[in-house]
Amino acid sequence: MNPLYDQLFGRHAGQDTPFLILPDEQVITHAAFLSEAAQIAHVLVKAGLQPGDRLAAQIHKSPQALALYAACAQAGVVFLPLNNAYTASELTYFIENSGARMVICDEAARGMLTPIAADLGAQVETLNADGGGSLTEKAAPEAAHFNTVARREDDLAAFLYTSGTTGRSKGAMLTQRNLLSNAETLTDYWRFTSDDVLLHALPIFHTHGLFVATNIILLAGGAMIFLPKFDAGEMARLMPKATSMMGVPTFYTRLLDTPDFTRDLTAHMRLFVSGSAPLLAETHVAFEARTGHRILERYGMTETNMNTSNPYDGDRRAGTVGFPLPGVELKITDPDIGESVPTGDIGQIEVRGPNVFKGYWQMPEKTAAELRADGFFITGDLGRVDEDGYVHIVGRNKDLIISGGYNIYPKEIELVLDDQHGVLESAVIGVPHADFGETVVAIIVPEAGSSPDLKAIESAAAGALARFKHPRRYILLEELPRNTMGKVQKNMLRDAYKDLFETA
Ligand code: MLC
Ligand code: AMP
Repeated sequence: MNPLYDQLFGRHAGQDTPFLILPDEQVITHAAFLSEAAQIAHVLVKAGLQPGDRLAAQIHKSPQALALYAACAQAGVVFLPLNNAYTASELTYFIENSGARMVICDEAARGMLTPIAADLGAQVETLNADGGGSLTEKAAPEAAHFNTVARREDDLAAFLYTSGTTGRSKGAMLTQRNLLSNAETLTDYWRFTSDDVLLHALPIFHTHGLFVATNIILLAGGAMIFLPKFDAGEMARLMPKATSMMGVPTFYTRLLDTPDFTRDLTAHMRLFVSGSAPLLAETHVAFEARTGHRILERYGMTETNMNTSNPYDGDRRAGTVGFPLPGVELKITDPDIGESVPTGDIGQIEVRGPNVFKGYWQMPEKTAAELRADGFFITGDLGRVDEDGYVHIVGRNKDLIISGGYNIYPKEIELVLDDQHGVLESAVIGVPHADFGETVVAIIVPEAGSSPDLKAIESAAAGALARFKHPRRYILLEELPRNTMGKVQKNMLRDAYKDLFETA
């Protein structure tokens, strides 16, 4: 028994129906995909990986990258996908912290990663965007059948790193049950069947593209048009061949900015899902006016997978994230005392259910601070439930910026900026941005009598942090606004700079 592998993958053994459809129309069947995954699983086991070991992968999106995920599930290895944008210093932390025994990267990164991995006792294999590399070379002669390693529902299936308010990323431990229960619920709630063809342009190193989109299609036995990345023109070209699409709000605003994206192209579609960041009500309205489709917005997190969703059949309300999913309990509490607030009042959102993760890897204190003993997880989002039961997210109790669906924790950037010559302190904020929803702005306070070199600061940030975290604007201020407790009042800064990118 290996519930995750058996339910998502194994059930399609011998099935010659399409699973992945590539932009050049090449089709990979479920059976062919599983054979490749089995061959990779042999490589992992021969390399000495044991059930429960972690495998870190910073690789391009490709059918083979997905087969690696399946291979890990089959061999009982914990899959740890990493954003392609992470720099060497970010990667070092993830490999070290997770204790990964194997690292899979693009050939171009092998030189940089080999010494880091060697220091940390991890082996390195390569997997390139075209599916080539040492991993698939080693897999090619292996048998296309692999005896699935037994695992239990409570065993770990994946680690996803998520940053925190202290700046250190935390490895969210996701069990087989977390992933499987959520995929089952969503497949049912959103009515996915083997007739579905999902237009897939999300990255596969985060919850949305991997555990929501991919797991649902696997469970339903459907197919995905598998694009290497989002490109509005490609989406418009391929949409008539799809039945459904999932995206972050930036996908929707960019599609609306594409004149070729017309109602006709969406005639065959049955479902558009949005999540990972707030979808503006105006985008919801404009999308319906253009296509006749009402986007279904849902709400989730790395630690919990999906928590709430607008209804499939009922009223999909713009500006809301719908109802708690079946099996998920949601309550709104007072952040100070943790008690539920009266219906309609704003408070912090807490959730409990089979979707909620097991905790942060080797961080019992952080786990205890967010995951209550009774199983409720404190999301850090602020919201309210209206009289019809719809959940509204009204803000965040955590200092988080979401840019184009990527989470950015200001503290991580502030720590880099504060270290720079001539910088006394800094405050990093998110401001509205037409394309990314929010974007990063850094406020720098110089040390007395010095004038920091902003170019040097920018390049230090570039060396340390992934591109999507780089401040898009630097502002020098003599001092930061503080309240009487001495706490930086970021809301005042956000207000002062809210129009910086108004015309972007
Ligand atoms: C790319 N860049 C970004 C960025 N993505 N900068 C800020 N925020 C982002 N999200 C950088 C590029 O490196 C580039 O740098 C510049 O910004 C502009 O690039 P672009 O070509 O316009 O970006 P593009 O490659 O098209 O990517 C934009 C995007 C992509 C929105 C398509 O970011 C994306 O696919 N986002 C999805 C993220 C996601 O899957 N989130 C789910 C998390 S799970 P330069 O050097 O050229 O200026 C989760 C839980 C849940 O949150 O509920 O789902
Ligand atoms: P991550 O940590 O990357 O998984 O991001 C999770 C966070 O994304 C949540 O805590 C929310 O703040 C945000 N989020 C996800 N979906 C939505 C949504 N539909 N509306 C608003 N915020 C969302």
